[in-house]
Amino acid sequence: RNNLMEMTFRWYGADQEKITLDQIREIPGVKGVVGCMMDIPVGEVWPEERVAALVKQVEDHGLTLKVIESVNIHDDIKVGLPSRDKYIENYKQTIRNLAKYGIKVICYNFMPVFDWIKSDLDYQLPDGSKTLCFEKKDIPDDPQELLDTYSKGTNGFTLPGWEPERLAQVKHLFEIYKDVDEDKLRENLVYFLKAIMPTCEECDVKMAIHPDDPPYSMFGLPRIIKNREDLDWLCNAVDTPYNGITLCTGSIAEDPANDVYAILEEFTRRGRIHFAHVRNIKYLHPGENKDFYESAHLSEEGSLDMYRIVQALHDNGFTGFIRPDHGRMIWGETGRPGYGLFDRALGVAYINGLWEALEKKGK
Ligand code: DNO
Repeated sequence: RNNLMEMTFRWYGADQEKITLDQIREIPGVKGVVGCMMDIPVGEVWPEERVAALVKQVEDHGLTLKVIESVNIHDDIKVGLPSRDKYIENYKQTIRNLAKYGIKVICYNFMPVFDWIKSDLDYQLPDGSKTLCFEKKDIPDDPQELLDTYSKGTNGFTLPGWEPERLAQVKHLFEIYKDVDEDKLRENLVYFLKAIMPTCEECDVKMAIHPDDPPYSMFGLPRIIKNREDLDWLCNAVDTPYNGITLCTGSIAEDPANDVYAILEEFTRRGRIHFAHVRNIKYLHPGENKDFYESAHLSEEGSLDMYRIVQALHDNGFTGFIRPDHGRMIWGETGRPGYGLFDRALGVAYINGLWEALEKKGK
């Protein structure tokens, strides 16, 4: 029987946030943190001594660091420029440096220009809490406007995937992606994966791609990890368990045409989900459009059945890492949108409760 999931909590680092490792350690059931190094420019090697120091710091607080989210992919790799080989070599060295200190999974994404997109980072819910929300009508035609909104609404924190120095050149980025369609982007992803897989195998580090958020094209940019077919393509294109998935339930369900439960079941069974981001979303106008907000984790607060989500992982032999995904801002907390302490801690407790019930029911 499988009871090997490992509950984790995303942590941005002592100089990047006010949530402390001691606080995380006190959340029942959390074994490890999901770490990152936001200050290292994309494309550069993560220095071994920095990795060693981070792992030591986490372990000194009684937690483990086995998952990194994210080692971002340089745009030259996504676009397929000749300079990509240099960045791929750097990526391989980063994998080696991480492996040496016990990292097992690297979460990344292959979205051009933007990581996740939301229209509102402070959407007010009737109960007083605030959350992230996506309403198509509020997405400006000019991406620059969105960037301006984000730079105002993040409470002084850098948002993951929205690094200011990179986004300062958003016009240039749109320019270099001008001839990159979905096929080209797929080709470039396969080129990247084939180049790094031997290193991953040698180091026993699994790659886990995050689905596109939202899972459809925005601003005319290609998106290639949107649905079951894309995930199936990915697994077959480079057919090794080291080429795996970060299954983000929210991102997948943001297209209501996706059957998030069936996708979870299938790719867990296929041994390709190494990391699960578990969150609930609430469709604002079901049947009419894809607008949604990120609700509390509890099933009845959103549109997803969280029991079925956890069951899909549990019953199909999931042995990877889980983290509650974004949480709302509750109890007066302020912080990085999506990444407060309190609501994510409630998410942990809830997912652990579902897992325990499934375990005991199965015995
Ligand atoms: C947002 C996150 C994403 C995710 C990246 C993975 O909160 O889920 O930024 O970390 O897409 O590379």
